[in-house]
Amino acid sequence: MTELAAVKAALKTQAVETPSWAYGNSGTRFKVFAQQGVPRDPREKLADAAQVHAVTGVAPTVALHIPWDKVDDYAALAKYAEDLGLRLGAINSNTFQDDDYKLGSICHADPAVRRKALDHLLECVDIMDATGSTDLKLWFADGTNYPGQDDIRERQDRLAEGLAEVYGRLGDGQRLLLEYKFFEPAFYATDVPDWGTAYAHCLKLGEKAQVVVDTGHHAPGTNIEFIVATLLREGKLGGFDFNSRFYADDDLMVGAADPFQLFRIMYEVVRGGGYGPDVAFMLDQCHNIEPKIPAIIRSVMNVQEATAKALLVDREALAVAQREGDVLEANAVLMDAYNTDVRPLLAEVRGEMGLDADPMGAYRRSGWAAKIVEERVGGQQAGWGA
Ligand code: PSV
Ligand code: MN
Ligand code: MN
Repeated sequence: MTELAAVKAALKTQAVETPSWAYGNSGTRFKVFAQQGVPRDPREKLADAAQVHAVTGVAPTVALHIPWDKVDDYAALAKYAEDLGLRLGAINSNTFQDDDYKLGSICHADPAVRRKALDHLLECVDIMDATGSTDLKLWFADGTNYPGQDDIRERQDRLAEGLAEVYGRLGDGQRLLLEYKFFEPAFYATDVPDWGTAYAHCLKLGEKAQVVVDTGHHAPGTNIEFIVATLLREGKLGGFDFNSRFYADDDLMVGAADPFQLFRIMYEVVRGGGYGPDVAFMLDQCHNIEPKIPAIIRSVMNVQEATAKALLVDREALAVAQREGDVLEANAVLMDAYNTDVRPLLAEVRGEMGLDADPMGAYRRSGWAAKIVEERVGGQQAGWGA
């Protein structure tokens, strides 16, 4: 295979998971701007996700968030997804939208609240059994706002104990993916604030526990690709929640704020052997002012472009320059790949996959947007940012 053929083949196998909640209405704490035609239930979210997959060919799975996507029969929902040419992906837990969780969930000082949160996490594994999902994605809003508010050390003990119980419930082929976030909603101390804390817990839990890097969950200036490289070296990178940030956890379209950062991350993924089924590429975004489905298509395309550039890095030339200590040449090799316009290459790849070369145009021409506006009245709120 020529090198270009290998790059194309790799691009064809890419899979970007889209989040059910990105299809619904969302907003900031100031206002949710309702859009016409948004899904009214999980099935309609899947129907929209199928449109994204139809035009991109690389978005075959959809992440669920429980209870936002609560249904009576999860196996039936999985079957419905299958009929649409999709699969259900990560099951995201939610222990942050209940009054009982004001002071935390599995780190709470009260064992009754911890039990309630744990029961929810165990229910999420039951749902995985029914849907065939392999990943349980855990993010905890737990933390404290004031020094002295709670014992931050004991909270770690409670966290470890809770995670161990959930871990013990995982079946073969199931993973626990632990997500970190440096602040918000807690402002003084978050219980899983950084990759180091997440890594320490996952290491203790065992092989089935890995870390999720949400690209919006770092302080400005953080070198995220270094974290990615480190986690890959340790076999502990489970996946990504992709999105862009300008200020905090903005949840904007991935690759919109800093496409160069996305390229650097994807380069470390490729370089570190993380480009494959073991690292989940998920989106975690909210589209507050832009139309949802095209925004998700754009996000998938942005991931593809960053990936194509990362795959195009001349690693041999880079290694030579690095060995020779040729700082400028090494940087130039990397920048050459980043500065390549990969859109024609991706158009070719899409053509070879039997797709329209222009996914955005294909969606526009499909008539789906007008159809859902006509058919769906009273769309559902995503459940986040309202
Ligand atoms: C928290 O900010 C987070 O990134 C977690 O992944 C949640 O599950 C998700 O956002 C909800 O959008
Ligand atoms: Mn996330
Ligand atoms: Mn987030």
